[in-house]
Amino acid sequence: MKVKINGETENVLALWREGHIVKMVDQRKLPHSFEIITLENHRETAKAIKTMVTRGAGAIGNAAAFGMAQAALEAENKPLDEFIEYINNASETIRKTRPTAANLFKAVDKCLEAGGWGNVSVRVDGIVKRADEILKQDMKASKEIAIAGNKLIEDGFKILTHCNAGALAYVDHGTALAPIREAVKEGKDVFVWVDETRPRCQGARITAWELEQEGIPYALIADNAAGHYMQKGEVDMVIVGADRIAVNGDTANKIGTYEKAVVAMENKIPFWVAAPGMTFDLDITSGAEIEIEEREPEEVSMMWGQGEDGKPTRIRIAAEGTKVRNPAFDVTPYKYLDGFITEYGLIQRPFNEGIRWVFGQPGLLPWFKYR
Ligand code: RUB
Repeated sequence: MKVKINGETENVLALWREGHIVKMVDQRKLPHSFEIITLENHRETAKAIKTMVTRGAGAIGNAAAFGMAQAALEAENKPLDEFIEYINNASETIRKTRPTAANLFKAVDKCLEAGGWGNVSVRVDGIVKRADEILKQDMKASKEIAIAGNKLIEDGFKILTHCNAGALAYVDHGTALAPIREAVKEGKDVFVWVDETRPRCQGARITAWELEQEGIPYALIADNAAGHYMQKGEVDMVIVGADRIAVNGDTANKIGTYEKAVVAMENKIPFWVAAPGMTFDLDITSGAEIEIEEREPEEVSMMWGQGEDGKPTRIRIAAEGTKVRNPAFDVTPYKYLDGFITEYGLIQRPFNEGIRWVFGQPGLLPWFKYR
């Protein structure tokens, strides 16, 4: 991802590993300041996931894997039984950070699998290598998603997106923003409607910032304005990311996605989900089984931003003691989706047996066609 730092354009990843240290862009500070945070051990990395220093399904998957690598390195001098206990405890700490995104749990499982045999040094090596591989595979998948999704974008398209499914959510082109980046690279004239995405405003704070950095034309809109532009014929397609996709295609993504999908269908606007294989959960048959994270009430009753003095400020917008509910995600039933943009290509309606081999399990998304 391109970032302008002190007037110079640099390529920066959302997060990376340097030996036992993990570094990540502090997404809580964007767009008002660009800071890199250093995490010394797996507990700090787990806390960074929980407090949303990094966020987005893919990025928290990478952070989880790096946390596992840190735990392995922290325990490298322990006897085997203590090492196993340490790694298992670390995996539980990391799993408890955020419940909805499939990528986090899969990353932990993949690291445990890689460190599940041999002596301590073989296990450490296995876990660290697997964590790095997950990042590399995500970078490749992100590029493949960009190429597959670009096929859907025509010159002059106006595309709506919700939340942030960009390079800060999934290294290093994003999911939903990846095809848009590719289309712009190819010279297509593309415009992006950016939903602000209350309550944390990842659209306003992160997506708008990413698009500005890349010079891609966009306008930030209040969440409530999306239907208005759809109705006026000013939205040609919607692309969003995903946190967990069930076998039947039901998709959990940032709260508000469901509403956008329903209104898109009402207005006959194609609605696509860009997501890698890591986000598909083959163990659940429908969205009813997806755990929806409930976050703290202050995200709704207060707003965070920059004060007129240029300093970070929190203001209260609802009276103290106001009762709040704050689900972070919702589930969009598969019937509202035109398809998925994956590293394997486009998966779209209608039924085709070809999908069966894509994720190696019969019955996945049987109503979709793979091409
Ligand atoms: C982020 C969110 C994103 C998906 C897509 O929620 O809902 O749309 O995670 O991510 P949060 P990706 O900010 O609460 O983590 O691009 O990695 O698929």
